[in-house]
Amino acid sequence: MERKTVVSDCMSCVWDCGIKVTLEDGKMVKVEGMPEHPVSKGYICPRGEYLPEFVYSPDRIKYPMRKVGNTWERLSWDEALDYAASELDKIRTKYGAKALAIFCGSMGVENIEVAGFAQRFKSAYGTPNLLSVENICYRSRILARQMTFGRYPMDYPPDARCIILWGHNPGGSKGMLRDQINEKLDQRALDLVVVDPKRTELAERGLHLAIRPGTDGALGLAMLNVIINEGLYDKEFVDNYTIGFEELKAHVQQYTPEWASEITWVSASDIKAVARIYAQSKPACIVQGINTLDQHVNGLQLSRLMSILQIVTGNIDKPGTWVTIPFLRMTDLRLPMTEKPIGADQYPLFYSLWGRVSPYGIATLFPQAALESKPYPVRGAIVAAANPANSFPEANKFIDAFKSMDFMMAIDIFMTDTTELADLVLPACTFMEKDALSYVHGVVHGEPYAMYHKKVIEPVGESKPDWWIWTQLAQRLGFGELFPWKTDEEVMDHLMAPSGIGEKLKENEMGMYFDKQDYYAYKNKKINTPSGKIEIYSKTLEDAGYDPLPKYLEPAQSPIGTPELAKEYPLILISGARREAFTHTQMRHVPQLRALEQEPFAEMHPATCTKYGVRDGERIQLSTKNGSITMRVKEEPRLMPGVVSVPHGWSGKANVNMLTDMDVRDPITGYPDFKALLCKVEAI
Ligand SMILES: Nc1nc2c(c(=O)[nH]1)N[C@H]1C(S)=C(S)[C@@H](COP(=O)(O)OP(=O)(O)OC[C@H]3O[C@@H](n4cnc5c(=O)[nH]c(N)nc54)[C@H](O)[C@@H]3O)O[C@H]1N2
Ligand SMILES: Nc1nc2c(c(=O)[nH]1)N[C@H]1C(S)=C(S)[C@@H](COP(=O)(O)OP(=O)(O)OC[C@H]3O[C@@H](n4cnc5c(=O)[nH]c(N)nc54)[C@H](O)[C@@H]3O)O[C@H]1N2
Ligand code: SF4
Ligand SMILES: [Mo]
Repeated sequence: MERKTVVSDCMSCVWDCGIKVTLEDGKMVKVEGMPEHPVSKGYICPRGEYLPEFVYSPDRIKYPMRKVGNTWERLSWDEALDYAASELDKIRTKYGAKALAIFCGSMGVENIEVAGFAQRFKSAYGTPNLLSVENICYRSRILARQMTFGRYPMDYPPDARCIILWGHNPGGSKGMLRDQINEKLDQRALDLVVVDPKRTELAERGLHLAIRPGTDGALGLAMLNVIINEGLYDKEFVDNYTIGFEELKAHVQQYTPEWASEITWVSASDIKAVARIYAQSKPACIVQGINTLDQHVNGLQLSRLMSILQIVTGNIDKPGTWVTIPFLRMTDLRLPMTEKPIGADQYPLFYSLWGRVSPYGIATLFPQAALESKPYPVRGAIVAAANPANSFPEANKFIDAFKSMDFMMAIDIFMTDTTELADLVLPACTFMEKDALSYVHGVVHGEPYAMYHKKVIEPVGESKPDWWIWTQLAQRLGFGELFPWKTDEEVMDHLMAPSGIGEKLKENEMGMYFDKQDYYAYKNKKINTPSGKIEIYSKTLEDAGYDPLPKYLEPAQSPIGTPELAKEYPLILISGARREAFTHTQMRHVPQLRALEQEPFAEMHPATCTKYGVRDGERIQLSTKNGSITMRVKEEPRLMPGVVSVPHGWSGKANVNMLTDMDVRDPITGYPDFKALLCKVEAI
């Protein structure tokens, strides 16, 4: 038996932990953390540990399959690709190319090969309609920061003296940060604040503000009121590098801590205390929820507010604050596309900021295009590395929309709620079975690194890399010359070509390239906003008809904003707090991971359970005005009363996205509200 250990990285979620994989006769048998990895430093979560069970799961899709009646018929790759090409050709001929929508999920956008090929393919085919998780996650904050700083600085907490975890629970979503924070707390080297309706484990060790969901804007504005009125702001930084401070000062006078206390259910004295700690304990770093604040009707403005708090306290571009990382240029696989995607007119800034055009349309408008032909009919869909029939708001509408397609195909590694709806399913291989470029991961860490991730094992069954599938389709559709690559290595070389680091990556034992943060970029580099300054006041937003300074907006559904609705639906629903065992809708079929969490639970405070007549462990029906689901209740004394917290990613009757509402959207980005809806619970 041949036994060896190779270094690699886990791409099962965005954090990209370094791993050591033990192979026996070419088969993965064990995965451990890699202590030498500069970012993860040996950490892995259970999903990383059980990668072999995930990769070799008997449930993997092993060959192409076509739906015939209610069953799946096995096809050869040639048959499958010929069938796909002929159906895609029919769509283009019958309705025009833009009648095809292509979806890409989080595993797609985080792996630049997967999203890059989907992007290239859509333009070559001729449709502008690439729809992605970036319509519900992350791009909103990028846009808010670009608008404010002219670039994208990242929260970089490892060197901070004060950290505010604002709607972020690394215990569920980023274990390595949880461990780092715990270590700093042990050394008494950190002032920690946690803003969360739940007293998370880390909140137990810091100052916890139990906030009414969806009211973070009121808290942030009141903190600015205190910081500015008490003279705790960084005058030198504000005077030299920003515009709009005087307007901000006048604007926040209305937002007193006493006013915010009524709204947020946090005491005025706690608001003042946190404002003072944050402004005085330096360097300070707000780590905003990776999606928590974005998925709100005022989401983009909330991200702007977080930026403004960092700006007025001068916590920008210094170690332990928000930092800029040098930009590694990778090949953009995009091709020119002049036609605008659906939603570009309705959400013009999401589509284009200062001429920088986003590759994405607005995914929440897909059901309307499919079912009502508005603004025009979409009749075909390709879903790659995404599970929108589960993960998108009002999943039932996505399901109806997919069912209405003339042709739908899915490229995935497992059967999912979405693949079940397809006419054709093509088996992709996992990142363990192909080369990949880990690059996006460094950006989201605020750590400038890239890693050439090498194939570790041979593809399972007949599965293929995503790039290969798009390439084969392109050849059959008559634009193969735009997809000339034949091997993983050719693809990687092409992606890395403009970066100039390809050779370095290949030479390095770990396939790793590591750079330094670009500290003090505001002094040393041009600020790429229209004014050449950091823009507290955004003329860009004003000119587009939005608020130039963030205002407070009640959630679209709330006991205060919509009291009539609250009579029937008296509880506040938050969804999608991350659980370490799963990535979104994935991994529930891995027995070792499922053992960690057999089923989903709706968490409620014991007093709320008593008030609404439900008991710990009992099955309940949970309803919003959009639908009902069922699951068991878990009494959770750490969650604030009046709130129900439901995990996302579970299927069927437990899918929380049967409750969400795609019409509750941020007017700037089109993001849905996943965090503050109204619901009711009933014992069943
Ligand atoms: N294990 C695991 N990790 C993941 C993922 C996964 O699926 N599984 N997904 C990855 C992805 S794509 C993303 S986007 C990130 C998500 O990461 P985040 O958005 O940072 O989500 P969480 O860290 O789960 O923290 C959400 C916290 O916000 C609180 N909360 C809910 N509503 C509100 C509110 O209105 N205001 C405030 N202040 N707090 C609120 C919840 O109680 C919870 O503790 O996680 C990433 N990491
Ligand atoms: N209610 C509610 N809903 C939410 C959220 C919430 O907080 N609340 N969070 C939202 C957020 S932030 C996000 S990012 C989305 C995530 O939404 P999705 O990206 O749709 O969710 P995933 O379950 O990660 O789906 C990824 C799919 O890709 C497949 N896959 C994995 N690797 C590969 C590969 O290499 N190639 C191919 N072709 N397929 C692969 C997986 O099997 C899986 O089916 O969910 C969102 N949905
Ligand atoms: S946190 Fe877990 S799933 Fe994410 S990259 Fe690290 S080991 Fe993999
Ligand atoms: Mo996300």
